[in-house]
Amino acid sequence: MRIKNLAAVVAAAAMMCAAGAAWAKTVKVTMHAHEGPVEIDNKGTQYAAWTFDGTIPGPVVRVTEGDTVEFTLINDKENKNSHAMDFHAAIVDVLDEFAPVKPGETKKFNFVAKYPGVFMYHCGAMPMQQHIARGMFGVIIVDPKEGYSKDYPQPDREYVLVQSQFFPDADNDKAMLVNEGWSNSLINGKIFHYDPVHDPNASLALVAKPGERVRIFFVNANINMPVALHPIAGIWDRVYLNGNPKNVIYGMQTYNVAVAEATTFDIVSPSDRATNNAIVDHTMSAALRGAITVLMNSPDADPALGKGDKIILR
Ligand SMILES: [Cu+2]
Repeated sequence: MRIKNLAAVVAAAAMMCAAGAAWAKTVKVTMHAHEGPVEIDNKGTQYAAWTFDGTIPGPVVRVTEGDTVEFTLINDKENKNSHAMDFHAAIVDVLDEFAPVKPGETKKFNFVAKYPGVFMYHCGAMPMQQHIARGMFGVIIVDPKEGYSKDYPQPDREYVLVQSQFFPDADNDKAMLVNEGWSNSLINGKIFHYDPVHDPNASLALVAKPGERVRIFFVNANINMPVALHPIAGIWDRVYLNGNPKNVIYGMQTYNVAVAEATTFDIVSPSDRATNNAIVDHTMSAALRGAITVLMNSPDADPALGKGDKIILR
């Protein structure tokens, strides 16, 4: 009888190991450090940016807790500067994995995404304030291995928003360091990117249907300014600190997101009418210089937006 039980335990353990191996996958991510112009507003103004893969922010990386990320950084040979990659989701050695890479060189490193949540990534080459201000940042989402639950309900839509400070004098790293000379706030790389109310050239907005749960993965990529994130005409139903489902608070009007912090916000609009929210950094110097995002809740919302590869609208 005992032997039979032991056999059952061994069989169960083997099944659990097999299941564990099935969750944890290896995800290959390759990015190019790229120095070249990008548009920083809705009318096409060019800016001398430095980016990962040519966009501000860089590509969204999405893995599951426990996955191994196999990362390759290629510093294009046409570039003039060394660049580096600092994933906030990685537990490694700053002097090894995150070390700068010269133009024309490539660096590879691996890490295991041990904590679920939302994390910034950015270039860590010096002067770091300049590499970040010129556009070298992005988001890695680490989904919890348990998946969705009562405490972390499945959303109807998801959007990524990354806020940053725009310094028109791209070469003046001294001004960036002391927070001088920033003229505007960027949301996903553009001034009033998703705000047709304040910018007639804006053609995009976040959309949802009335009553849907909309999940915002928000990253503060500013150089020196916290962000007071508030959904005008709404209340954050839940705020997950660092995007971790275990760190939940309820019914928040405004939540302060520190520099280099990422936070997940859920909002649920009334189900019986069409409404609009303006998601703002309530810090006026940021809001009225670009950090306003309109969320339109209407029955005819495009069903494709806020899902799959449409969680960051470009
Ligand atoms: Cu860089």
